Amino acid sequence: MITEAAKRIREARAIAVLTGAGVSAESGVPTFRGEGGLWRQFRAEDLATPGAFARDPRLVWEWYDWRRQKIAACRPNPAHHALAALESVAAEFLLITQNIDDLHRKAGSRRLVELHGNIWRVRCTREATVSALPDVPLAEIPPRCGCGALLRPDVVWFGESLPVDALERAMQAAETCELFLVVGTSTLVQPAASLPLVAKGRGAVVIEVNPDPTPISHLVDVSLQGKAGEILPALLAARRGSA
Ligand code: BV8
Repeated sequence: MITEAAKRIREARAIAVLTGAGVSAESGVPTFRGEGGLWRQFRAEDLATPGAFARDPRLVWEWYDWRRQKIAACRPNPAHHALAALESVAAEFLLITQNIDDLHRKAGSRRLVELHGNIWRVRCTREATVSALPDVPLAEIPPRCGCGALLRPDVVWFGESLPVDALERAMQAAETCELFLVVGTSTLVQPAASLPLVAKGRGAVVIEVNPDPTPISHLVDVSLQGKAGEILPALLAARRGSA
């Protein structure tokens, strides 16, 4: 299966990749729905929604602070590095991530779209201006913009639209790629979960990397059951070997 997948990757000119929380699992970042997942002790609706922030901005901000502390201790794993290496050898390439942990960028990925934002950026709730999280001790939580309005994490919450340009770039890549690689996502969250189906519908080869079956596993051309941190480096090595 790895050899077959590596051959498909080598033959493809245009490659698109969709990643989810599973690609960061081996870095130590908790996934959303796995054992001990982020949502275990909370429900998504309780915290990652505009209503939750309106009701209790401090609670939501502290949950993201807790996540930032966990993520700050995590390093990119071999899966992130393998995807950065694939970007450097593919003629056309786009890495589309649902993750907000910035680990793809830290691993060197540059042709990257963050569909759900980035936990290290904040956004003014009035002016929508985006800036890096202030790295000074915060006088109040959540901090306020110079205009006086509350700052919020620059991430996409449930019920919020995705950034138009990010979604457009992702959709365009799904429509035009020859190979679509889906790594570490339960494919439950829309509209990200539709991207592999768009690619499939346009005739792309779809390869899935996940230890568990997902709702799209029966649709993909090659399903590689296992950890991304093990399978992706093996795929890159086999791709080189098939040169
Ligand atoms: C929108 C940022 C509409 C924030 C996230 C019913 C009620 C309410 C809403 C909806 C509904 N039905 C549909 C919706 C829409 C909703 C949605 O899809 N809900 C789902 C839950 C049903 N979607 C939205 O609300 C989106 N917006 O639709 O807007 C709209 C339209 C017009 C105008 C206004 C509005 C916005 C969705 C974005 C939400 N934000 N994150 C934050 O992180 O705090 S989503 C969140 O889930 C993360 O981004 C995460 O990445 C994403 C998906 O989860 P996964 O990444 O797949 O992670 P998960 O834990 O689920 O799975 C991990 C996988 O890895 C597993 O398969 C596991 O087997 C695998 N794995 C584990 N270890 C490894 C591994 N794989 C490889 N290697 C390993 N080692």
